[in-house]
Amino acid sequence: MKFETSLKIALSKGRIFKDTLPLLARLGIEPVDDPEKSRKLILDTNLEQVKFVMIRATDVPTYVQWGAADIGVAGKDVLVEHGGEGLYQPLDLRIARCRLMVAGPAGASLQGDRLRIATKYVKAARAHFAAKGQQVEIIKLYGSMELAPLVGLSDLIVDLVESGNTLKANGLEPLEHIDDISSRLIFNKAAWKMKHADITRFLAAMREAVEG
Ligand code: PRT
Ligand code: MG
Repeated sequence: MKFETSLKIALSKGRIFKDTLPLLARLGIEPVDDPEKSRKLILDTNLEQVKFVMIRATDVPTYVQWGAADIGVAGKDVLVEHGGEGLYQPLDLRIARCRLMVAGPAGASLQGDRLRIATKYVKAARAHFAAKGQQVEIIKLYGSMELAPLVGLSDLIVDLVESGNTLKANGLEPLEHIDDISSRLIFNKAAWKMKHADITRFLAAMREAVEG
């Protein structure tokens, strides 16, 4: 592909980068450096006009919202917590899939007044229990939610589950499904207008890469 304007694509290291690379490769876009080895945060690609910006997964929507990157790839979990302001989310890339679940000690009750729920996913958790009409106390954590019920910080957790091995290793089990999660292609709204021709071609090619 050839682009008329410069395009910055925000990606996070780990599973999102790993799963997005094969899609971008189908468009003929490849990084020059390996981000797992390089300490560079802005990576050149084989295309003069295209750069990858390596960002913490939870910060990707913020960089794209403010136009510091034109395009990004972010999990639905991260997008729900961010709120999606200033972004278009036109394409589900169907990568980095997992489920957002309520989990807890084996056999733990989901009922009860004022259950304490530890989670990084405060908005999604609040919306889930509100929809059931259940009063809960949400405790915000930034990681290792599995620990919370083990030491009495919370009754339950809301976390992402893929294989379930992390829960099992800590004597916990998935109790209730909240949402299916995958990563989305996101665009800055101003870039969508200003770089319309390039963005439209990029999006169409990515859609084809996902479906093909
Ligand atoms: O790790 P860091 O704090 O830097 O950021 P991050 O955790 O947000 O980034 P990363 O790269 O770990 O995740 C990026 C995105 O991948 C997330 O936003 C999700 O949309 C998606 N994804 C898919 C997952 C998982 N699967 C997943 N299994 N993100 C996290 N996990 C974690 C989960 O939280 C739990 O701790 O892996 C553990 C569970 O895995 P299983 O297989 O043991 O169930
Ligand atoms: Mg992680």
